[in-house]
Amino acid sequence: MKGTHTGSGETDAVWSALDRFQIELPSWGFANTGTRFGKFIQPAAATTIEEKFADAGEVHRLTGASPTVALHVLWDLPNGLGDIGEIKRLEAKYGVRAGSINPNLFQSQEYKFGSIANPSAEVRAMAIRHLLDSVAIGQALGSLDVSLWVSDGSNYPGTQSIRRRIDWVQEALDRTHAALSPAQRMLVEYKPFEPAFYHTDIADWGMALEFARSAGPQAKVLVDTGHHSQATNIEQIVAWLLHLDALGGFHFNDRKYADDDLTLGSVDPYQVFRIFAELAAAGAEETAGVAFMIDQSHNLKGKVEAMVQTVMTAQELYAKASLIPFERLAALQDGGELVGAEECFRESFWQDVRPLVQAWREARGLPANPLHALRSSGYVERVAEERGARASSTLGSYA
Ligand code: PSV
Ligand code: MN
Repeated sequence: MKGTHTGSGETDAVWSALDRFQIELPSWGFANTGTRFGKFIQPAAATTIEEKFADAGEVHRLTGASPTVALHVLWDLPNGLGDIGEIKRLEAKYGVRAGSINPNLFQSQEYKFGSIANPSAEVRAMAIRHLLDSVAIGQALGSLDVSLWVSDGSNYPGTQSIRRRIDWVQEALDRTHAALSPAQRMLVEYKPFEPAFYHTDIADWGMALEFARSAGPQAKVLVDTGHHSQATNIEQIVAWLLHLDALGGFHFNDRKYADDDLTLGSVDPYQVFRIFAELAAAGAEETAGVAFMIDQSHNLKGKVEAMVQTVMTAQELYAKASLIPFERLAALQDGGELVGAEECFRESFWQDVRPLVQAWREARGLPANPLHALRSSGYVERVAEERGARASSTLGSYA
């Protein structure tokens, strides 16, 4: 019978993990992006919000695991609440819903010295208005999370008061939290540097946690895997945030040097597995509210292809973590069996779960290999032809 099986405990573990695993796609991951050195334009890249929804819908159709798309307010809803009708039309047409709402506190000229931490009360008020508009957009779309990344900071010692800015950030977050409906959450993202290179106002998980906790119970911390200094033990941060009931979600991506926005698991899949292992150890109930989101922009890879590859990788690593035998592991840990415990942990990582994942996909009426299915569908070629002519006229715009 479709959707059931008479398999082993392993199959049970993997199938139930995959049944609950969903990962949000970023609208900006389908657009032309680049570095400060330039952009290589792709004819298939999305240049309108409708094209972003179309691409996200295609990824979800192939993977069955990405029913929501994160929206960046300035890029995707330039008319704010005036764009709600259009977003609802696109949701219905393409079968993916609006996910997290991402305010933009980094692109206006007024934000040269910061947004919510700007020394100018007028600029801070403008930034807070945008946050409140974003909350209203989230309410109108029925989306759960307003996801805040604050790029504020400074480039040179002595040029800003780090301490006064703490109060300004807290005030903005308090006011944003006060505007949330009971059904909404506010996620606070941290990042050690970039675009600011001396100090960043929300630089690490401790600062994000303190801001979130002071703002109120609906505020949680967002962990972007690319936003850590080299060698930071991210899974330990995850364990702590779970312990404190303060983990709101993830922005997933991989990195080699800094916030590189590379494809999840492309450089260090074991890191992703170790994060998922902490979630698996906490259990499905405790982690039910944790939002999984992709935050990647693929400058060179094909956009839709890279997203399908990312979702598949995430599913496989999540499935591997579901296989960890925690009881046996605990006994080995307690007994001081170092090599035994390490091997017990790693066994699940080494296991090839792809046949189990493939069987799950087939049972759910999905393509056995979404990447192959994408290639043979001709979707990318078709949209490249349709969009190609227009893409050349979008040089210079980020989204
Ligand atoms: C900043 O680097 C970030 O991770 C934030 O989440 C932004 O919203 C996103 O990237 C897109 O620029
Ligand atoms: Mn992010």
